[in-house]
Amino acid sequence: MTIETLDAGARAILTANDRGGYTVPNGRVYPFQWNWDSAFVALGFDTWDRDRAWKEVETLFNAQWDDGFLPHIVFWQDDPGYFPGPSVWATGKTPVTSGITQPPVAATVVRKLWDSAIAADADDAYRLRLESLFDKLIAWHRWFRDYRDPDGRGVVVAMHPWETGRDNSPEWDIPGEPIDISNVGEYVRRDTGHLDAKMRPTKLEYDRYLALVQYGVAQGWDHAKITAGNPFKVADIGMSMILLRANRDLLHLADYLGRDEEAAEIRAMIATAEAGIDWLWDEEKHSWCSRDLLTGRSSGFITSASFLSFYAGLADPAKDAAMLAHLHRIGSKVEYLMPSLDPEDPGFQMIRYWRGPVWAVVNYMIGTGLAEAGFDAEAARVRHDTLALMERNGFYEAYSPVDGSGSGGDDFSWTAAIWLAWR
Ligand code: 9WN
Repeated sequence: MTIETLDAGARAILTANDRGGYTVPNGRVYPFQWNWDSAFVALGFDTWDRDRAWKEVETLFNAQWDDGFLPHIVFWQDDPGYFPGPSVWATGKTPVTSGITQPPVAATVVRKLWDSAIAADADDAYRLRLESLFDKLIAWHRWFRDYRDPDGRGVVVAMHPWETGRDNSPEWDIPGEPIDISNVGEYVRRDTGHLDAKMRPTKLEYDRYLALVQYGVAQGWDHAKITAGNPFKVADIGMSMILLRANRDLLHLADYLGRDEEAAEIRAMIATAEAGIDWLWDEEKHSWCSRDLLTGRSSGFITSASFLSFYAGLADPAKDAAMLAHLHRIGSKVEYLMPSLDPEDPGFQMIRYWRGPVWAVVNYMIGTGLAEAGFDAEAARVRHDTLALMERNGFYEAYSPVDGSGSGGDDFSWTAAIWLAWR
């Protein structure tokens, strides 16, 4: 297939999944607006329709709560094709949203959109839109500081596996054990009606997801109460690295806009993260790993998110060398980097969601970070593998790192967007 054909195919997917101001990840499996999906989708739109790209992010932030919280799903219109839908979340907000958040990639994306507007001499037309988004982005980052870092360690503590965006990663297995699933009740999953159950989380995992949603409902989605009493609290290596990176990009925008007070506040958030993030270094594994806040124990799992340290701008030669050694080892075991779980881990499953498959958006962040850190050969491998997966198999939700076969939904928005933004 030629580049032109792939470009046209990717644009057609975004156009078909466009619901007017926001894009659904996939029309059948995910018929609503998802938080980090929309951010990546904006990068795709920006390659041919700047206004539509900004609109995608603006629509997402139209669902922001007064306290700065930005939901992981916005139910702009109901659809029976997904479970759990708006009535299960019961957040009582307009528009109806979920009550948990997702990885904060938006500030980094907005900086990219802004840089692209400057390069095209279009910044004058977008300056007011940037100012408005800046205020919303910093409000969200403050919310993370206030509600997702209870010990002030400079990390992001996920209160739900869905918040991490890497839903069934084995990192959440042991921390999930204390979740009481005895009162979850009967429910009908929709995901396994659309897709092979072998590609999806298990019933036990879904029971835990729902128990945590029910816990949030019982707290009236009061995030202070949830922060205090949630039965699941894991410092996620992925979100922690992503927020650190996002704060660096937000600081760049603050300086550009002459927002001195906010710039000082963002610098403080960066300093806290830089001082605290070493807590997520696992000395035994020689890797960045998520850590259970409630027990203090490292997950010990090397996942694709472990490699986001480069994207976070953590230039630590010894730790970088250890991560590069893992990358080379893993790269010699699979055809396509970066599997979502170390293929030498006994729990590795090549098509089961976040326990093996390669995800284009994570690769995009890993590859970007490696390139910025000057690790050109490794950056090139990650980018090459990502694009090869799409060229050979189409725009799937995820892919087997072993044989490249598609896993999950097809015609997937964020995968198409990464093709357009990164090819
Ligand atoms: C729950 C939409 C989302 C992504 C997540 C991915 C998956 C949802 C689900 O789909 O999660 O949020 O129902 O499986 O894990 O990263 O944002 O594409």
